[in-house]
Amino acid sequence: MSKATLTISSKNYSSWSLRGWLLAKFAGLDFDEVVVDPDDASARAEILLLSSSILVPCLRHDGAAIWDTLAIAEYLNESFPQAGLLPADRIARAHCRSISGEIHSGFTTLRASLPVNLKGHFPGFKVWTRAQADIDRIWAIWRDCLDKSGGPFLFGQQRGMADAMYAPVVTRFVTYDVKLEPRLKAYADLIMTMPEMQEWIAAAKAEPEEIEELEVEY
Ligand SMILES: N[C@@H](CCC(=O)N[C@@H](CS)C(=O)NCC(=O)O)C(=O)O
Repeated sequence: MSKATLTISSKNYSSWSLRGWLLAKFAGLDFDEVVVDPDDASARAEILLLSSSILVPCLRHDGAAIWDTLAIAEYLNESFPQAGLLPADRIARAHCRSISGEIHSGFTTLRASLPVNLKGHFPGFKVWTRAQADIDRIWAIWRDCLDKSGGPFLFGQQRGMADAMYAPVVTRFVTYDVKLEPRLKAYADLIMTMPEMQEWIAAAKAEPEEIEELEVEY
């Protein structure tokens, strides 16, 4: 079997790449990264061969090509059940899928007005009211998960799919100086200090400046 690959784009700007990469790391998958520039025409042609959506991330593993983070999460959970990407309990699993779906399809104002930018830091950033509504909803989701699971991760002792899906929200809160209540700050700090997250952030900060901010859906 050839080694798995995960196609991603900018580590500084691409929230979806971060989600897919964390999911693969959490699953314990041994993979090579293929980093592409979505603005490069030949790279786009290359991505199209892997991912019909021409979007990253795209995972290749054991003869399968999987694109879209939710599909990647489900595939990895099925292939590596021991990693516990989704909760073992049926009700918690349904909850995990619901909040993962919510971040996957929603929060468009937050995404547009607070784009992921790991190199950036904007103290005192003024959050637009509609983005604040998205933030309020995310805080409610996190509080509910931590209440039900007891933390420290959204679904308990083990990090998983939901933590990967919300990790780029955590980095947005850091970049745009969004103040968090102590319990949510403790969760955000936990995500930011995970070794995988530290590895990703270090690579993002080392990324050359000429990688333009991606005009994509963050
Ligand atoms: N729904 C997709 C979103 C993926 C996405 O929007 N990826 C962006 C990178 S952050 C992309 O590939 N953009 C390339 C382009 O638009 O050319 C997922 O869950 O993976």
